[in-house]
Amino acid sequence: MNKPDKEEQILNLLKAAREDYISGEALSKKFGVTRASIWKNIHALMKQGYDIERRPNSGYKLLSSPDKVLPAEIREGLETEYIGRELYCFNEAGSTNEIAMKLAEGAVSEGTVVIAEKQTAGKGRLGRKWLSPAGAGLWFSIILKPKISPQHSAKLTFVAGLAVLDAIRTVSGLQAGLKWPNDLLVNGKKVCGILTEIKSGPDIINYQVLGIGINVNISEEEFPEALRATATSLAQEAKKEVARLRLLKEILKNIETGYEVFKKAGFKPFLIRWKEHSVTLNRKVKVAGLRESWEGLALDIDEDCALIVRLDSGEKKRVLSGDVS
Ligand code: BT5
Repeated sequence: MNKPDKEEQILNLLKAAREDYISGEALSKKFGVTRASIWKNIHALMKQGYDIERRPNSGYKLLSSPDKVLPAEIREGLETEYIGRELYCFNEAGSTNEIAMKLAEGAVSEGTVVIAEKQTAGKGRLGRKWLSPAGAGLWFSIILKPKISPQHSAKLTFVAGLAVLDAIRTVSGLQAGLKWPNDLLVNGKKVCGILTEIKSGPDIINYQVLGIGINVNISEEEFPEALRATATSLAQEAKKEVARLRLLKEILKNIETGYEVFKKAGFKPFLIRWKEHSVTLNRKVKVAGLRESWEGLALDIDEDCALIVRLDSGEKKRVLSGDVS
């Protein structure tokens, strides 16, 4: 599942051959294994959804690839150095964030991505549930190892939000807006949520997991009644299917570029852009914190990603985490 193995190499050869057949014999010679061993790999690929024709005396030909978040499909044309190079792909997972947090304890490289077709226990902040149906969204987590202190981790959520915003525009043509602190909205409804989790010592982060959930091709009926007023998908808004794998690769590329800029140039350029695309600022808001809530005008977002609200009394409140409505 990680670095390209024999199975993925066979697949890549079939892709490169296009209309031509590759014989079992040629493949067995190339890899120094029996033809039966090659057939095992072909069979495994077919089980994943690759349509492979077998013709006596000619060999194998790839007819079509599945639209699934599979390692070979993600790596094909991926323009990154390290993000998404190590991949853990699941047909079904509890929560990709949970898996990524566990993996990060071991010897995984920075940029490792965990992705699932479907999550059965997708989570939002504060233990909330994140709807993650099969095949129609992108549910994935990226492991980063930034050399920053824990109070700076929210900045990377902002960097990721902008990366997703740009990718959505490139791939679907839709203009999303950023809702403080971790949502992307299209036409006022949520299409993406980001859940950042860290393991940290007092001064420096051990690792940070960026969990990103995007409703790509979910139809209105697929959303439970309770979410229909607040949630939407890119396909619903664009009125056409959106290429899920292309969007994923664009996001991974943008996050890598953004992360590199963040490390060299700091957070300022991101904060400026984030504010430009914010749908929270200059609006009357209700902010629910953990224990208290406030109403007022969303004035600004500061260097630490805190939302500054001017209450009706004139007093300014600095809110580090909460929900805005
Ligand atoms: C978030 O939390 O928005 C963060 C969501 C992060 C999900 C990703 S998927 C990959 C990775 N693995 C995980 O397990 N999680 C991450 P929050 O701001 O707390 O919003 C949660 C609220 O959004 C819920 O209480 C619902 O009201 C609403 N919601 C749930 N599923 C949704 C969906 N698919 N689209 C829009 N809204 C949704």
